[in-house]
Amino acid sequence: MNSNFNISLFLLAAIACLSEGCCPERFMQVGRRCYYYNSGKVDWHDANRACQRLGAHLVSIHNAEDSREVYALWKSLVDADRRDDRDAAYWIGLNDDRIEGFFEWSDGTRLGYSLWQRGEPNNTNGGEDCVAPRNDGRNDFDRQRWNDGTCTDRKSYFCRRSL
Ligand SMILES: [Ca+2]
Ligand SMILES: [Ca+2]
Repeated sequence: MNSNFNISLFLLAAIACLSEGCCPERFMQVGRRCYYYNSGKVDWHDANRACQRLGAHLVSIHNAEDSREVYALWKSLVDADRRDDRDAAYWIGLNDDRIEGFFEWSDGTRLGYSLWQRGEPNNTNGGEDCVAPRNDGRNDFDRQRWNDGTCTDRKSYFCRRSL
């Protein structure tokens, strides 16, 4: 590509940012939201803190479209040979860490929608307080369904903030 073309692209991006706002470095823009994906595996609390340091929160999911958006993004980012791996799924902001059985989103938004796997949340051994899609099922929708798991499990994660 010649340098004039590159400069033109840069200017177009800059103009779009000035008019609509743009995502911080390392965030991906989807609609009017900015996503950050980290494939490095960390426990839920470390993931939560990492998002806060980026001025964001672990993703919250409020309808089927939210869920599909995050899952589709994950599928586009994860290595093809890990897409069927149950352990490859990512932390989301949902947790009942504060009060057992009272699930909350880490970004403070209200819990009005849920997408649990059958039989979940089950708080196995009294110690499951952090939620991730289980990536298990016959189709992409079932694979987005949630499981409450152990917060010290290590998973990749998504942070999100608005533009
Ligand atoms: Ca629990
Ligand atoms: Ca569980």
